[in-house]
Amino acid sequence: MNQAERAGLTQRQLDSYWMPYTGNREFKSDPRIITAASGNYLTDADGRQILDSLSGLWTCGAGHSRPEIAEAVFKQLNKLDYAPGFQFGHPLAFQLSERICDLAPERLNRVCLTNSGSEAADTATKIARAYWRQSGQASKTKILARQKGYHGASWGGISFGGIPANRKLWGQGLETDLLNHTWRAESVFSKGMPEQGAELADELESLIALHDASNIAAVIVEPFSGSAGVIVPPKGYLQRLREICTKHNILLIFDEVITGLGRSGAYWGAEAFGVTPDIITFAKQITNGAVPLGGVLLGEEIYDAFITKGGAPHSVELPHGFTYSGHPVACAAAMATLDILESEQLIERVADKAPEFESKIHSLRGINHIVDIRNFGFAAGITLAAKAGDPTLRPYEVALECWRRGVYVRWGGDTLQFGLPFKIESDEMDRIVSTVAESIEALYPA
Ligand code: PXG
Ligand code: PLP
Repeated sequence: MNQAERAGLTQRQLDSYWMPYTGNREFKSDPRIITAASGNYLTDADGRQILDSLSGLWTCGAGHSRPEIAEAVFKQLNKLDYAPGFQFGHPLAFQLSERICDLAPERLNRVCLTNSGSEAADTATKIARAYWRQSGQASKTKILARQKGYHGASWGGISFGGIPANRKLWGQGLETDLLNHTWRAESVFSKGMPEQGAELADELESLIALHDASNIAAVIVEPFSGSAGVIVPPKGYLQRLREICTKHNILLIFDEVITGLGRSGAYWGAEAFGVTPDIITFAKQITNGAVPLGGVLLGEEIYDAFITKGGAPHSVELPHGFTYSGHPVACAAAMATLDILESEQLIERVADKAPEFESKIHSLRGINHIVDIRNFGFAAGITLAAKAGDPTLRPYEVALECWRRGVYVRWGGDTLQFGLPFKIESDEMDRIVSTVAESIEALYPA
């Protein structure tokens, strides 16, 4: 019997669901079924407790199945399950927006709400293009981004995303061009931000010279690249991007879907890296993963550009939004999540414990096949050497061995990825690190 059968699933049920970003053939040949989760642990169909080293998918930093969030959601469902978000409002959407603005860098004092990080990236870049049009510069349409960047799975995200496997099936998307990524062979095993490489940002000047600033709406980057395996920017790099964008009148967007809401040891990567963009996107941790919600933070000068050109008073200034934008249940989950982050001082905890995680994850240096380790806050990536000419094979094998040994580790490309739960204990950190080491040693004896 496999785990699907033990979970009571039929073959037809297993076949019916085309799983996202999943090797469906491999998965369905030996399913891994999660049936419950609590705190830092997942429960699988065999009743095993599995330590969650990625907080779900970078979502559940405050721990799984928090009763405070469940209660807030239940109460909200009983009071107001849904309110039309177009032309009508409900209190929580405004209260949550104010609260997010209070946590944001000072200039960013307006919020749009979405259901996901992908929708947040689409919304941010649509607003950037429309902003220039509203400001009389309609030719500023290109969205520049970065190799290895991930900005979601919708048309925007795959157009300016820089992960080749996520683009190749779809052909022509939006007009874009990509900066190089910031991974450099000479910086392997850097702890935190690499010392060298700030000049990589100067490549933006070359792209601007090529396309001309009059054709460029925005630059979108993750403060550190998450999905690509936690690629941390060199010291001074983001500052340089900021200066170049300001100089050329190009909006700078930070995609903080992973880096935001605590993962960086601050509320925002912007804060952790000391650089304020014009627009921030967020999702994932905003509801602790309990209910889908994302959003976009921007400054009033962008908002006002639409308001002042709004036309007749009853007309819509920005024809954009989703049926579930500002969903009351998602807002309730977000308010409860922010309460937990604040009352349990979880972001301070991440900042306090990040040095411990850094030294523990870097203790894996020297293990066979580990060719790089990177970290920032409660995030880390490990690059493994290619096996049989396939860079993606070994991370998959190692992560599955970790799963068998009771630790969930995410694999992607040639990397293993870690996004620790914010309340992780020291012995749990040790267990993650030793399980990775033992898995590699068991699979590939010297
Ligand atoms: N931007 C960034 C920076 C992200 O990391 C998205 C946008 C898209 O968000 P949605 O909610 O539409 O998925 C993401 C999502 C991984 C992993 O293992 C990362 C993401 C999603 C799933 C897995 O690194 N990032
Ligand atoms: N497709 C159709 C036919 C719709 O009517 C709508 C919304 O009304 C959508 C797509 C968009 O759905 P959502 O607003 O949930 O993104």
